[in-house]
Amino acid sequence: MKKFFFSMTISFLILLVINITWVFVNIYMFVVHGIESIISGQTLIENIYYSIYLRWILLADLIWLISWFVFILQRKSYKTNSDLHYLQFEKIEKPKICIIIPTYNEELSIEKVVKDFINQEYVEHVIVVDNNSSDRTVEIAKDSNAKVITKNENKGYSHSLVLGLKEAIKTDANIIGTVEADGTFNAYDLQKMIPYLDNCDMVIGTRQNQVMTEKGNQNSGFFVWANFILAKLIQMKYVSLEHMGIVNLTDVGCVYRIMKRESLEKIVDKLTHNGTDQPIGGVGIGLYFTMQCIENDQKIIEIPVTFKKRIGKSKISGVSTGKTIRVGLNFLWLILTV
Ligand SMILES: Nc1nc2c(ncn2[C@@H]2O[C@H](COP(=O)(O)OP(=O)(O)OP(=O)(O)O)[C@@H](O)[C@H]2O)c(=O)[nH]1
Ligand SMILES: [Mg+2]
Repeated sequence: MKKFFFSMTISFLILLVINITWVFVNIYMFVVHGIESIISGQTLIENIYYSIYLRWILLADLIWLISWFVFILQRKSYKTNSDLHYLQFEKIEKPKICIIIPTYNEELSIEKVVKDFINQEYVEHVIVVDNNSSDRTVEIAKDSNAKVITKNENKGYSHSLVLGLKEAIKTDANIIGTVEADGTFNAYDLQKMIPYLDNCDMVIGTRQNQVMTEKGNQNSGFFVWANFILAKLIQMKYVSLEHMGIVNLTDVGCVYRIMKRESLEKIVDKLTHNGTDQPIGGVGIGLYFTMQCIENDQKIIEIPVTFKKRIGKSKISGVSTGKTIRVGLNFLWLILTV
């Protein structure tokens, strides 16, 4: 099935290029040589039949569409049980939240982020997992009353995230959340996210609503569209004829999310390579996490969250377009191959 989805996506991209090229070539022929150069027959069918490429292009498009339809029809029997993704209501009577904050040289923002979350109702634990920062991040996080886990070397963002999740399970929290250390997210959005957990297992934020974003935030046109298109690709991967799939996503890169403890327990060991502490997916760990939830029948709801300008220096998305494209391709590869 993975191979089928992979081939469908790659063949879609190839066909898209071929179709667009054909249109442009014909526009060129029309402009340079006139209408006769592109019309070969008397009727539409004859025109298609006598055209050198058009009939083959249309045939390929048709085969692709039929294959896609077959793919959707047998969707229900693919891993996830769509019946589980209908309305359920289970109130969390006494939320106890543990928030994980992976950090790397965030001395300018960490105090505000930690304190804002500690001050939120229901937040009982804030765990900062530091990636061997060379600035005062650790010291400030400790002074701000976070529990701080340090490392002797930088093992990457994903390593910190998974380490933090495993640590969170050791606490008495019944809700585990993750957030960035750079001050881009607001702690108060937690209060909007918590009620949705009554209906699902994980609530993910989306940064795609402009009215919820502060001017100067990291949402460039490329960033927004890449996140959106990749999110829709995940949706397509798990599409069903009803509801356009069991999950509705618009932002693959958002790591502000909360999850029920029992759900995390089912997923957490699947986030690392067998028997190691090496996370799967690298910078795409958030997206991999999302897909693991879906594949393990955990229900996801995505809701708008506020998104602010970053405090301090950008480390991933804002560094260079080249780096952002590499991250995007890494995300695409994960969606197609996992
Ligand atoms: N780059 C990087 N970030 C880390 C690491 N460990 C923890 N982080 C934290 O992970 C978060 C993600 O990095 P950001 O710099 O915010 O990356 P981004 O959100 O994709 O883009 P910008 O906010 O524009 O940089 C930050 O809060 C970092 O402090 C690490 O090893 N490398
Ligand atoms: Mg950030």
